[in-house]
Amino acid sequence: MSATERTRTRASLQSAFKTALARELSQAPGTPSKEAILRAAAHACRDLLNERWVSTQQQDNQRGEAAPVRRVHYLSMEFLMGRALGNALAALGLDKVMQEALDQHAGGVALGDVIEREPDAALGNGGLGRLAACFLDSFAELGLPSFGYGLRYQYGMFAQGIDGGRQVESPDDWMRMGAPWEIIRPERRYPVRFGGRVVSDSSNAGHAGGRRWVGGEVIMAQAYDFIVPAHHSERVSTLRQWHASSANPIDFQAFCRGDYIEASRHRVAADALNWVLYPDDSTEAGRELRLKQEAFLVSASLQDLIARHLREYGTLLNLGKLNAIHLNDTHPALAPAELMRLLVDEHALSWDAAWKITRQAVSYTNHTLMPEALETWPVRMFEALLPRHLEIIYEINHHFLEEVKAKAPGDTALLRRVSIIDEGSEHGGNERRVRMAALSIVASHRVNGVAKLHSDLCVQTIFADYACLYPDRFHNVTNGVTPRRWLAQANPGLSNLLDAEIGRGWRKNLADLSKVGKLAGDAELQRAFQAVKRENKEKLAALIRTQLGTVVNPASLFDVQIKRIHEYKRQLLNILHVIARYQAILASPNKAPDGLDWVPRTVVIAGKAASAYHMAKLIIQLAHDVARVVNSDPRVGDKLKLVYLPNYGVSLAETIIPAADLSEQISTAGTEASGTGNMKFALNGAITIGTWDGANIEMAEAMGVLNMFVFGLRAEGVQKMKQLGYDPKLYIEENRQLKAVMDAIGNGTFSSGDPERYRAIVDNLTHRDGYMLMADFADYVAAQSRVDALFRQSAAWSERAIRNVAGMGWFSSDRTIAEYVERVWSLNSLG
Ligand code: 26V
Repeated sequence: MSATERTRTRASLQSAFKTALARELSQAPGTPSKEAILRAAAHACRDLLNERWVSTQQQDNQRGEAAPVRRVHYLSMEFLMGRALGNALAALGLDKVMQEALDQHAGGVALGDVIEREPDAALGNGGLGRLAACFLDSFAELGLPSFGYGLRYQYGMFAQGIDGGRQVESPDDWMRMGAPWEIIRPERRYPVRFGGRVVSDSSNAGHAGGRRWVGGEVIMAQAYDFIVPAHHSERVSTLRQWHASSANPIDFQAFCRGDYIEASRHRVAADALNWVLYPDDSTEAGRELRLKQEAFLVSASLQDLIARHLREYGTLLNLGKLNAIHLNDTHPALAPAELMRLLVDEHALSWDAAWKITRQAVSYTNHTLMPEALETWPVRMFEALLPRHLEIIYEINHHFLEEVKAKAPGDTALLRRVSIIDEGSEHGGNERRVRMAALSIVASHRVNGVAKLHSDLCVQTIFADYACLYPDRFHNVTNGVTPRRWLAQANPGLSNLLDAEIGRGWRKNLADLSKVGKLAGDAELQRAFQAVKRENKEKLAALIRTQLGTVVNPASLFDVQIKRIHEYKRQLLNILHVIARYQAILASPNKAPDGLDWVPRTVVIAGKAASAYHMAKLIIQLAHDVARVVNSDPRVGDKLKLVYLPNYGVSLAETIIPAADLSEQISTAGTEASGTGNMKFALNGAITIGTWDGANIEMAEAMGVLNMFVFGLRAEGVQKMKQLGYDPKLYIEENRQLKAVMDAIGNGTFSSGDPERYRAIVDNLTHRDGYMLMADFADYVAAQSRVDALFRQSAAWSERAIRNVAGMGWFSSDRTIAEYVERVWSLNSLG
């Protein structure tokens, strides 16, 4: 940006803020509240961003067919954006200007206090949703022509409260103070149909037999845009979120009869679509409303894509060449069926032409191997809601199975296994179901996992048959995180230190971090690093004190596990270690097992459990019970504290991660697809204690395995042990320490003498232990002792922590997106 442009931008931010604040004050005169100031600041930024949006669209629309750059359409049911103001100001380079505006017009309130008032946009459950948000940041940064498509949920991820140690959920009314960032696009509005029936239509020349979908209810999809700025250019990316409203909001006949319930039926049905983000909860997954949300997202997004493509090129024949449609997990897997419907039924293309376009455009990322998370929907539900899509899926399946028959003649078992329709026998029940992963794979030209091990396991396990049929289709693209939010914004102290040592370029080219590796042994840098870490830990300690009333020692080792609560992530293993340590402190208060002083530790856990996931909720309760006992035991003092921070989310993560010394990434090997929290911690100078799982493996390889505390069975070991017959009881009987821990949980030590409260946990670990905590316990405790030993030598610890930072250059989402462009979205990936 030139100097005159900068001056102009400054001036326009100042005046836009002044105008927006005046508008706020006309509604609520007096001293403006921080919320009013926040809204005014957001409006001011939004107007500047919209100018950038308009010029970005102009550039992209004129990209032309001669040098075609494919536009990427990232379809995702979740975008976990967090707060926007701090990021927007940093990207625009206007933080100081905004503070000046606050000084002049808003009584000198501190910008930091205003930023803190912004509610998180928590329109996602966890890793998959946050990854989508990091990707939007990288789309902008790389200048990639793109649209992120999602839903405009009224209520995001539920708010977690804790009552008597138990999780209680309440609605996350994130828009109650307004939605100052969004921009409505009144001209981007499309009808989406549900229900009805399919009729033959001889005037419809496209599809053989000419089919047309009629009747049912029609819901209108209205576009609202959220603009995501680049930090090193004036490009932006777009998150387009669909809002549903009825095409027929009042049934006047019913209204005149006085039947208001009937009169508002359509409005209520439309509202339901915007209502709430589904929690990652397998027992809820069969709900019809979720399928409607998925279909709504897909149909509105593809109609938007087609309309734009026709505006730009006037033909659909090159649609597949110029557009990539990416499925973020199977949630938008209806996309190929809907695209076929639009092309064949509405735009009169032949089946073959439409199928070619669809296969060129569509690609799919798998984010989990957990069998319960693989979506399937009853055929019955499709018949009622999406009858035309069901016909199309049958036809896609027919063509696909013919191809399989030609490749593997006579293999009927294979046909049953790979069919897009599950005929029912495998489930025990007889209901036929649509397998969304099968549909996604068959309709895609590329399928990828999110870390090397995970991509390998996809090919070897859940997708093995498809990988044999189509070996070239399967790839890996390892996840990454945006350094703008997860280092520059979250950790100004470390950012300043890095700027002084290696310059500011790492924000755009994270690989620059490797330069700091050469300085890791430097005593002065180590001291500066420690000072930054200490300051971040003091901030977190203050937060813990205000939130929980617990006083923790900022000099203690901050040992952190923050993520969704799930058995496979093994928060329970962490808690077992806390109990073992507690018992060891009581047995020998003055000396640790190695004869030296105890290393004081603060164990921090945070995360939400799906509302119907009883075991996960019980684990939260156990954590609270153990914390109560340990934290109030005068014999322990600050040698050990356990704190559970409620209502985990993006903003809380931004405070916790920079303060961590130790990052817990302890999933059973082979279960965590990638992890991205692991990357954020290492980037902020925490050392990982982790299993050989997900992206931990590639991180260890990048930084040197000696810079990580690796423990436990590997994926093959887990497999082998399961095949041989795993008996967790043997581990408990053989290990006195483990036995004492299990006994304490079982005898009510942490449940006021009630042996029943945690019966389910003890029984499960003793008799089933599907995630092999018992097998990994001893090695985990041994790794924790190595952690203590290193932490006692603060220089050696800091050196390794700095080497962690230096090793993270490859884990930027910019690199991830560059790989998607090359391997998944580019023309030359079409084969
Ligand atoms: C499943 C369902 C099923 C029913 C309704 C709502 C819902 C929402 C989410 C999911 C699956 C979530 C899968 C997921 O988040 N996977 C995580 O993806 C991260 C990004 O690739 C990755 O780093 C994590 O390892 C992986 O667990």
